[in-house]
Amino acid sequence: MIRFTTAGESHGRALVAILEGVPAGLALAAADIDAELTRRMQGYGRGGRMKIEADRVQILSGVRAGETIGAPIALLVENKDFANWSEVMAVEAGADPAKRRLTRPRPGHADLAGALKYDRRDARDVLERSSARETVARVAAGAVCRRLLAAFGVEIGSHVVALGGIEAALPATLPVPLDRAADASPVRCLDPVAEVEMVARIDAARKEGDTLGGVAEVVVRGLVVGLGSHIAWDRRLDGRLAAAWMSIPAVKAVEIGLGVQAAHLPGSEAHDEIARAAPGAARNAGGFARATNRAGGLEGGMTTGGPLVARVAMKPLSTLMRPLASVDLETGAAAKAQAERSDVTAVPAMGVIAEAMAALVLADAYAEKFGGDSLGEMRRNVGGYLAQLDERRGAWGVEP
Ligand code: EPS
Repeated sequence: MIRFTTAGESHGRALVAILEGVPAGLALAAADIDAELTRRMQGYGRGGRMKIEADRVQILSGVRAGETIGAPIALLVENKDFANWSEVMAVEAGADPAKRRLTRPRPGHADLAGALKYDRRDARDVLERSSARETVARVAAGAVCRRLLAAFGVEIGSHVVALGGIEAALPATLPVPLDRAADASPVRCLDPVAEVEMVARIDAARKEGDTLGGVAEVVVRGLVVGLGSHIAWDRRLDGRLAAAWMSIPAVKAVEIGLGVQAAHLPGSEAHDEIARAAPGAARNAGGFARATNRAGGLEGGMTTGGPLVARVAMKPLSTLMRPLASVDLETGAAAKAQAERSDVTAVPAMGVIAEAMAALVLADAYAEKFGGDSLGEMRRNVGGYLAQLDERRGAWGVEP
């Protein structure tokens, strides 16, 4: 299967990812990954850090002559800001850890629990790793999975549907490709009226020393029916996706399809009736069609072949320039939490990160169902499955 791990501190030398299980024969260039890294850096409401960084990947292994070779892919993205932090963040003993100490934990951040759990006197040891800077490595690994999924016609996008309490009006039909359409907006929102209000809300929050959360909707098109499985709790795709999205820093909720709203509706209004697809419809759904997509493209922990639609909700960032009450870890005295340079909001970036996490989980689901050490083998296996779906329809006398 496809799995990955990341390492690196926010102001350390670099972020790294190791991605394993990508089949051989996938065309891959650093530029493919850089495009996603650049998307992650955008978004109105970011702080000074994004002016320092210009994230570019170095592919260290697993690729030869522009093609994956089936070996683990090691990816490295340097932190330009390390040049300003080398004394504080140096690996060697004798560096100056007394500088830039963090002893007044921020409510909502990992500072307090992390300092207690890992027995660190300086909560910088916690914040450096809990920082959302780590998502650079996820997006780099996700970009590779995105390329793999694209080989099977899968397209992943997202857009911001709420930010700072302002809700966007949703278009009747979403643009294709969704990722590029959303990227054209400074807050990755498709509603131009809400976009203006969101930007103003961010400006106001910045002035007030406050931060803002919001919601991104992730949409994945082109998946085949039957990814994931109903047979075991940990193979259910909705659970795997929700876990991946919930692991994004500051994400507090995930909804699939109608989500929480479904709990308040009668069954007659919460499901998607099944019909036969019109002749010539895409083969992924096995010849079946739904007029609605309340399930968000997932039933019984498996894809339906319709669009996968989910909402990922992020709380406001916990670094406030007008800090909340805290306690100094050294003295035990009541004190205001530490105010570090940070962003006002990172909701637009969170959508891009949610796309990457979806790519990682879905590429794994493809590898699980279709195996294949090479892209060619995986293609044959997908083709065989689609032919099996066609065959069932053939038995009804319907042209595939
Ligand atoms: C972050 C704080 C800010 C953000 C950072 C996440 O960094 P700094 O403390 O260096 O100003 O900009 O996000 C990134 C660096 C990034 O690449 O997304 C935090 O505390 O989580």
